[in-house]
Amino acid sequence: MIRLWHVSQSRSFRVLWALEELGVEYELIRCSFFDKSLRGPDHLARAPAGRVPAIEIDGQYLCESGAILLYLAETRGVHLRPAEGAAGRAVFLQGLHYAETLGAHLANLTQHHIVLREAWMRSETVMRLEAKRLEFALRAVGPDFVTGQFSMADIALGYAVLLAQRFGALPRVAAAYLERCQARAGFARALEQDGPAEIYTQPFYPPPQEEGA
Ligand SMILES: N[C@@H](CCC(=O)N[C@@H](CS)C(=O)NCC(=O)O)C(=O)O
Repeated sequence: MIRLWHVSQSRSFRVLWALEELGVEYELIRCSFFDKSLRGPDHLARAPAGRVPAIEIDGQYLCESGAILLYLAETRGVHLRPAEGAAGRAVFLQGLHYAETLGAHLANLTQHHIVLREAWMRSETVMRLEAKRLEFALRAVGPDFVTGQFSMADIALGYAVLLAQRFGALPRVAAAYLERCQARAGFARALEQDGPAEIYTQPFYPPPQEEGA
């Protein structure tokens, strides 16, 4: 049985979505960032940085969302990735990893808007800069699925675009791409399983106004 350690709204949503797309059996273990359980020895044995996702699969633990998506495709869903050497493989790999180019900005914005609770801890310059860099990076997205047909790259990227709309208006093309992702039954099933909001309680976290603007 596959077991997924999951925190609602986090990158483990990617794996949840992939499992739902695949229709495989799995056990969902809901975790929280607030009870320190991800820093305990049991979880650190699964995920040395104390993060999610973590998954138990085929007698091993894996803890990097992109690697997990690729492994799931190779072992359980070859229709969700172009084979090595096949047309679309390079663009597929690029999409899978580009999701974490967006992810770096999203993580910085999440730290600043949500994790750093006191105003004095935050840098308004970084908040504005990261929002702008995210907006710029989103220009590489869509409107079609990464390889022309839905794949694990769209799960990686779709999740990043889903979050990006909390930090700025999506470019029109990225918004159309997200709609395609959200129209999938697997996405809807994953959303039902995701659980109550753990990280984002507001639909939108606007960048701070420039002084004198
Ligand atoms: N590159 C990793 C990043 C994993 C990651 O940073 N997960 C976040 C949630 S989105 C986490 O668990 N953060 C908890 C922490 O930093 O303590 C992946 O894609 O799986």
